[in-house]
Amino acid sequence: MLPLCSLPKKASSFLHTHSLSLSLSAMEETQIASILKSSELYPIPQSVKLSYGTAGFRADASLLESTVYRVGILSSLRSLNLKSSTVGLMITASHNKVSDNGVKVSDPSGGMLSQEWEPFADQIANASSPQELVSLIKDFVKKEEIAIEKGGGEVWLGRDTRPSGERLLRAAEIGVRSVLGSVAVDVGVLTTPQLHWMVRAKNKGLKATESDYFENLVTSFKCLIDLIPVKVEISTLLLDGANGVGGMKMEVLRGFLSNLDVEIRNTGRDGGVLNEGVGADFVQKEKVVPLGFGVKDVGMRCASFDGDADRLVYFYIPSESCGDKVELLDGDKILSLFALFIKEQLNIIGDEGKQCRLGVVQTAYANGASTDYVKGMGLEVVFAKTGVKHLHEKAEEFDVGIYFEANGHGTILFSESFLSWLVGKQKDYSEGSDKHNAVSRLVAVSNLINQAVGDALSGLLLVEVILQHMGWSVQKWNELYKDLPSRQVKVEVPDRTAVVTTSEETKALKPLGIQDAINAEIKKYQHGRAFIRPSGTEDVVRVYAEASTQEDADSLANSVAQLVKSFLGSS
Ligand code: NG1
Ligand code: ZN
Repeated sequence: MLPLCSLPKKASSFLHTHSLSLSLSAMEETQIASILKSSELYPIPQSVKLSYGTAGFRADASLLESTVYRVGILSSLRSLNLKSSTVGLMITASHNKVSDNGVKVSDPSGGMLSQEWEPFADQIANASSPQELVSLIKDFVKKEEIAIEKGGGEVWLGRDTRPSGERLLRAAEIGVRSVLGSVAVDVGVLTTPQLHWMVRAKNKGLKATESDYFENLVTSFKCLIDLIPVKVEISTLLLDGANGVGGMKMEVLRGFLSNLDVEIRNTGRDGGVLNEGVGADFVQKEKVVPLGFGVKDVGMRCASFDGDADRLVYFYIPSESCGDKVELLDGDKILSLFALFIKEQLNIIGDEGKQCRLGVVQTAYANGASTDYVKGMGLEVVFAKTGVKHLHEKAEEFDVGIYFEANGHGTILFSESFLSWLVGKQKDYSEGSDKHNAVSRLVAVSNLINQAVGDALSGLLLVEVILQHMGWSVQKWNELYKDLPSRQVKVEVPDRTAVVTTSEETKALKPLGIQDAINAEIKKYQHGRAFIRPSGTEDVVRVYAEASTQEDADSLANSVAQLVKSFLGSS
């Protein structure tokens, strides 16, 4: 502990000018001193205003040390607030460029940080001085009644492969430890979903190391493989690792798997740059092959991870004449495949299985054809705002809730009560019967698919096993429904916060008049649909458009982008 006499000059003068020393216990004073001292190491850069956004703080890595340090403090407080449960802190900027980085917090459940804490995150990230920082923390600790004096917070720190990760992780450690009595555990280079999975497992009292994560995937994958009624020959899967952590982890995992033949490209070791011309975000947005793929791969089943492996998309090159264009199987197609498989198992279980509330959660970016498809299967579909924290929350309302963003981030949540029902039925039905097999498959799916967040590794294994179960090629899977042509573009503007949307994000309330202008454009196209929203992770306004032909979708997206520029100006 820091003796008070070692207080930095500014710290002691702060205590005096605010006359706090009289009313504070020695412990509180020591705590304040600790934060004041460490925060002097991490001054906030000038003129940067950060927001926790869709998925944590993101910015150019050179600007982030103070933010990550402060999120370290927040994570300790979150842990203390939840009876010293383990909290996760992940350093990643996902699909963004390699020079960016970011930081986000995993709650003890393995889910995203409670949204109630986001305003506090914004406040402390932007506090202009150590004194303001301490004052915000003091107020918050009091309001939330956090027993800071007890100590015992625990934060697990993970990072992706970005070169800036290690330096930022050190800042996070100092932040965590500046809350006295809290420990920071460096769990190394991980995918985002691995960290969330490990945090969840730790707090459930389960085995929670990275090897446990792999073992769980291997066991449940094998269980599903063993339950395939008719075994089929499998072709090689080509995986684009986005030059990030996902390809690296897949290299480890595949060593333990039989029944899966994966060739991994863009591992990051061959000179490629993270997310540059590669990865799930690139393939989904551009609908072209990632670097390292080409005509030699025509017709092959290919998949792409994003930079931190929480997104997964599939694709194939239809023919040599298509150039670099791909047939994309995005998050919506993955969701449809999962829904179909789960529905099939529930049908096998019969009347009791049909009682299960199986639902689907999508966002406004979901392709209209996918929504029609899952509704046609008789499933309930609900919509959530962009960002998995919103989808996750809604999926929890079902017995089995499948959520996916079109960009490939999603998972399947099983409610505790439905899971224990399934486990009970496993005992009731005779082993080897169709019903027993169906129930066992569902239990294995719940183990395989990450219950904390969307996970490209576990999602890929589930897609692969379902395709083998169905005896389907990627082309056959793609025929489930035909996507409505769509286009997404981003527009750089001086101030993206000038765009304010309705809560479901499909109508712009501000700038005034823009929505009428967008509506007028939409009317010009058959099956036209378009909307704009400010990105929560990049300094851009996103434009989404759908129409009956690709040319129309492109043209609608471009005209809406022009409107954005003329209403907001371009930067
Ligand atoms: P923003 O930048 O707020 O659109 C993007 C994705 C989200 C989510 C987050 C987190 C789109 C249109 N948006 O958010 O779905 O995945 O990144 O990475 O894909
Ligand atoms: Zn990601």
